[in-house]
Amino acid sequence: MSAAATAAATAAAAAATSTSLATAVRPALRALSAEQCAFYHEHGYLRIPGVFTETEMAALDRDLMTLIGSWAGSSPGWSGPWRKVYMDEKTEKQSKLIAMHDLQHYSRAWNDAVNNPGLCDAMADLIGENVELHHTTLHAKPPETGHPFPMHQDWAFYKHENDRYVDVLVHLDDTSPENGEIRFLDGSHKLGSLEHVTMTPDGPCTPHLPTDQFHLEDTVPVPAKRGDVVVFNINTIHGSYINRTDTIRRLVRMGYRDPENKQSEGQSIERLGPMVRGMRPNVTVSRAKYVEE
Ligand SMILES: O=C(O)CCC(=O)C(=O)O
Repeated sequence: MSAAATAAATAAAAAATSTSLATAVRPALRALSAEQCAFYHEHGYLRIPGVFTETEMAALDRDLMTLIGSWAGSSPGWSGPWRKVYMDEKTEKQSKLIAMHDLQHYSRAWNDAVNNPGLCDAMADLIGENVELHHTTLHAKPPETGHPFPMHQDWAFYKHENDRYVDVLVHLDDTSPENGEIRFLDGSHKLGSLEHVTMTPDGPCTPHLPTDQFHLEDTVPVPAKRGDVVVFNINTIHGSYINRTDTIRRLVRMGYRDPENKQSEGQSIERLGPMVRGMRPNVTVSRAKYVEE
């Protein structure tokens, strides 16, 4: 077994034994165990089983399918030279991605999901006492040729000054190697933010890391069950393979940050998000502007 494969197996085993949020006995405002927090900080990701109950999942699933039929878009997905490395010519032409942003603005069930108490407590454990929702995004891989994701950091899509930003993948479907489970380059958040490929001789492309330097084969697979979440640091390098099964694979990403973590570029910039834990500190404007003395 190669060193990368050994590290991958160890990390996957540790992720698989993490405690369920639903069953954990926890003091106020603490959802995760010390081991779970340490795992996240060491590896840059963590699977948290059973965050959403089957009753909650049924409502989320129902609303998601309505959104997929009404508001979501289907497209060839991310552009760039990586496509020819990840897919043969025929697959590349057929591959599609179903996506939409900010599901919480369209569905009560999804608005409840972003405020899920156990999940928000977990975010406070990883980020600090003040936690702001930044955005949500659906990524659904259709059957047979559903869109793979090249290696990248989410930082490249919404640049922040530090890594007090956690992405949460809510699993609507069980994931596996066959349908393109999420995969992480173990510990890669420690590299900080990296320059991504954003330009080709033909013009701009979707940000991704150079395919000759970053390989999906070197990553740790983190398969999960419906109702689980997989969380990761904004700088953790990740990607996923194509969905080769005959059913859709649906994940919704929800991004949470420290409200003091300034964004410099990208998705949802200059938009205030709802506070799901604590308060937004007023660090930029003098109190006198808002309060009559
Ligand atoms: O849905 C996937 O497989 C990967 C999604 C992803 O890379 C992301 O949400 O940043």
